[in-house]
Amino acid sequence: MFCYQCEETARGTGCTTRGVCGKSEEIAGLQDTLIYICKGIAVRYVAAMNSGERNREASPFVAESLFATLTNVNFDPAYFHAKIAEAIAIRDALPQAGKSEPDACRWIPKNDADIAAKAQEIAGAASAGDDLASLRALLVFGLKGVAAYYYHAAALGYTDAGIESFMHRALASTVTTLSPGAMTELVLECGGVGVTTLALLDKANTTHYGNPEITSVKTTVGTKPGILITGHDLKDLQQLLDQTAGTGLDVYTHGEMLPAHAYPAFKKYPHFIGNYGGSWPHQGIEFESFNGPILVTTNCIIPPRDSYRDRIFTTGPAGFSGVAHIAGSRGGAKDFSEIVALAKTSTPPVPTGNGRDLITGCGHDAVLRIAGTVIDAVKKGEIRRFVVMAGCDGRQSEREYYTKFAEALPKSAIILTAGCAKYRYNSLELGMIGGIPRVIDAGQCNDCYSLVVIAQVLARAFGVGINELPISYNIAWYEQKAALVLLALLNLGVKNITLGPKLPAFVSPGILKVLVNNFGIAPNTTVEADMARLVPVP
Ligand code: SF4
Ligand code: SF3
Repeated sequence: MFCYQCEETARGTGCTTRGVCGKSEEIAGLQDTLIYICKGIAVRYVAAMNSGERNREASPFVAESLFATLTNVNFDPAYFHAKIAEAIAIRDALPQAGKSEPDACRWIPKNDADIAAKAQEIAGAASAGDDLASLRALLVFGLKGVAAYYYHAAALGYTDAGIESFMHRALASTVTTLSPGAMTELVLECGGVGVTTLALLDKANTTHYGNPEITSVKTTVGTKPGILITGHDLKDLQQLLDQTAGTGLDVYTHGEMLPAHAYPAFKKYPHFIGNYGGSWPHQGIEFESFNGPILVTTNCIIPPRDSYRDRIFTTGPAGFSGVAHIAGSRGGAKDFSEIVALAKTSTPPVPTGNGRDLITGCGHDAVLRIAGTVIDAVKKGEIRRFVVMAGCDGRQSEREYYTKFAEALPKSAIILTAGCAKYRYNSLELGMIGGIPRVIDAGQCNDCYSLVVIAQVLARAFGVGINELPISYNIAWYEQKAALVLLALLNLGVKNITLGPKLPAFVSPGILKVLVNNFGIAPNTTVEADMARLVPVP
């Protein structure tokens, strides 16, 4: 196997025997071959599209397949075997794309050995380390981000033909011969499609659930048994809240589900009582002490401990071998009665964390409502700098850097965040500036669009370009949604982004040079050195 898609990849170069995340060689091979057949679907889809035909099944299928291969989403061989069979059926139902189709359009594995052999071939090409392999990886990983965000928007009924056709065009490009220049353009275009997709998801979420309001979320526990929901899927949450209303159970969020408390539609459920625990790397201990069932809707799931293996459930694209899965069509009705029944026999959660409330819900609408106060505070010099510290959390102790960086920021700096990176500093006492929280949490990584809107509004208010604003970027990445957000920022023309804890292994020296020269991307270093660079004393 060869996988280097996440920040924690082995030795900073690539996982070759087993993933640091727990991905086995078998799963890696199944994921790689599923994507390979999706590339075949894409080639045929593009050809069909060019001759005016459309296939409605192909796009949602490819989006879900890409999403399932994102880090920490699905570790279930049965899921991938079924998807590979479905992929072949979808591909083969599309008209052939001419006589010289790439192998991805024709390949049919006869058995597991065929899959393993093809996986080895794919891994060999991916590990080449040249600029073309790097650009292809960057594009596919960016597409995984697009696919994840699009999956959620589509689940709420928001689709977009432009996003779908780009997904196919870009995937198809990775099995045809394009010049590095043309590939670079596609990679940057992927960032633009990322912005469109994030905007679509924002519309889907806010139309369905209302605009998030700045909200203080309890982290203490109640006396009743509870259900813990994690991941990013708001529709799953909605159905769970409906099905648990009046049952005497409490519902808590974990990790990336925390910002759901800020939506007006979810505030009306009195049994939706708070957030339990922190970000995904802590789930081993926290799921254990939660005592009740846990519903994992998307990333990040890590190999479950025996202590809670029989009370963890996956749904949607998430999966883990041996873990119960709640089925349901994409965006359709789901039956969580098994989880509800189990919760009724559980004991209440054991308290965790420092019990401090967490503030979230600072989406674009909520921040624009206080924009006058923010702009005044900037003019008066009370706010001197905004630092975007969005992105992911991770396992390694080196991520303490982000806690220390947040603590070391001058009191006149505001953190703008989204994603699970915030758990490194969102329970610190960082205070307020004139009633404005010093950590402006726009929500999940899925809500990064809000940060773009906020930056654009500030740029307009001060009559400057986005790079002239007093905003610095110190972004923490882990998985491929963060890779897409980075491409989205580059597409918007944002310069001088600091990225860490390590730069992506899939960026070759040649491509890194382009990113450094054209966009000023830099790795993070020490808190002191980065503070001097990112938050200069005026
Ligand atoms: Fe390794 Fe990350 Fe790939 Fe898992 S997702 S196999 S940790 S590079
Ligand atoms: Fe987190 Fe997995 Fe990236 Fe959604 S939940 S930001 S890592």
